[in-house]
Amino acid sequence: MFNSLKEKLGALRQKISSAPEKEEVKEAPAPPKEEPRKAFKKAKAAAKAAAVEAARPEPARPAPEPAPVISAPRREEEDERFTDGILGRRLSESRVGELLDELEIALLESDVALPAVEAIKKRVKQDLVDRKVRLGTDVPDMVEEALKDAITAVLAEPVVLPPKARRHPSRFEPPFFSEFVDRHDKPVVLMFVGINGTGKTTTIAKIGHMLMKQGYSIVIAAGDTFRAGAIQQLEKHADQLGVKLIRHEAGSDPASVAYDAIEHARARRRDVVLVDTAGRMQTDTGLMEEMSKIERVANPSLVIYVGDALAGNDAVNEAMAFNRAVGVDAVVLTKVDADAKGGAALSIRYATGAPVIFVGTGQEYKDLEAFSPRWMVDRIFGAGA
Ligand SMILES: Nc1nc2c(ncn2[C@@H]2O[C@H](COP(=O)(O)OP(=O)(O)O)[C@@H](O)[C@H]2O)c(=O)[nH]1
Ligand SMILES: [Mg+2]
Repeated sequence: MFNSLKEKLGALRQKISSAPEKEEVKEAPAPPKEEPRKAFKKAKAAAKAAAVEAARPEPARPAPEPAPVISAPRREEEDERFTDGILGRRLSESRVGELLDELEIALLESDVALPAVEAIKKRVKQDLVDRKVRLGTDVPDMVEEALKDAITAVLAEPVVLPPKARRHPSRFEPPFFSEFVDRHDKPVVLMFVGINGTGKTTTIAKIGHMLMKQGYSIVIAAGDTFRAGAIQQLEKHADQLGVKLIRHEAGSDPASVAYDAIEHARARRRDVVLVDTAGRMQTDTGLMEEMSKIERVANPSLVIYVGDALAGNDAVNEAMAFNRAVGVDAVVLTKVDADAKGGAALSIRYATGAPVIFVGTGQEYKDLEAFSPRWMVDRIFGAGA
C-alpha cells in the first residue's frame, strides 16, 4: 500500500541527508552536477549577493569602533553563509525551493492533484524557510516533520470551495462514524454514489457488516436497478449478512426503491438504511439526474462517494462531478490494498471538502479500515507497510 509514494518521499529524505556537510561553513559553494536551471538560479543569487557586498561602503574607519557596531555586519555575513546550506543555521529560501521542486515532482508522479500539491508545498515552505536549525537538530527529521504536518493539514483542515464546486458543506463531522450514527435521528440514511466498478456494492456490504457488529440494525436498498446482475449481487450479500433487502425489478425507479427501504426501516425501527445506486460513466448526465432524484426523495443523512484509489486523478475528478451534482459528504476509497501511489487519498478531501472516512483494503467484509490523516501519515512515513 502506497509503496511508490513512500519510496519517493524516502528518497527525498535520503537526498537531504546526503547533502554535503561542508556546505555548512562553505564560503562560496560550487555546485557540482546541478541542473542548468538550478545552477543558473544559484549563480544569479551569488551574483546578486556579490553586488550587494560590493555596494557596501568600505569600513575604512581609522578609529576603533565600539564592539557592537563591528560585530553586527560580521554576524550578518555569517548568517548569509549559513543560510546558503541546508545544514546551516537557517534553511534558506533557495534550498527550500530546491527541496520543494523535488517534492512537487514526487507528489505529481504519485498522482496527487495539483491544488493539493500546491497546498502541501505552501505549508512546507512556510514551515521551513528561514527556520532556525539548532545545533544537533537532524535536518532530514525536521523536513519530514514539516511534510507530515503539511499532509495532515491537507487531509484534515476544513476546505472552503467556490460555491459552484459543491452543493452544501459536508454533513459529516469527524472523528468517528459510529458517533455520527449515534447522534442522528433513525433511520440514518446513507446513499452510496460512484461510477461503475469502484466498489459501491462491496463497500455497502462491508459497512453493513461493520454496523451490525457494532450492534446497529440495517436495511439495504437495491438502488442499482440499471444492471440486471446488480440486484442479485446485493441479494447474496443481504443473505450472507442476514438482513432485509428492499428490491424492485430491474429497470424500475431507484428513488422509489430508496423510499420503500426508508419506510420499511421506519416501520421496523431499523437504525441505518444503506442505499446502493447505479454507476455508469461520470460524464453521463442521465446518471447525475438519477442521483439527484434519489437524493431528493431519500434525503440521506450522508451521501458517500465510493472511489477507486487505483484511478488516481480520475477518482478525484469523478468525486468533484458527483459533488457538484448531489453534494458529497464523505468518501470511501477502495482498493488501496493495490494502490502504490496514494494520490487519490491525498487529494480528494482537498478537491471536494469531504473527508475520507474509510478505505477498502481487500474483497472480504473485514477489509475496511477507518481512515484518518494519522492513518495515512503512518503508512507513508511509518516503518510498516
Ligand atoms: N482489492 C480490492 N477489491 C475491491 C475492493 N472493493 C471492491 N473490490 C472489488 O471491485 C470489484 C467491483 O466491486 P463492486 O462492489 O461490484 O463495484 P460497484 O460497481 O461500484 O458496485 C469487485 O470485484 C470487488 O470485489 C477493495 O477494497 N480491494
Ligand atoms: Mg454495484
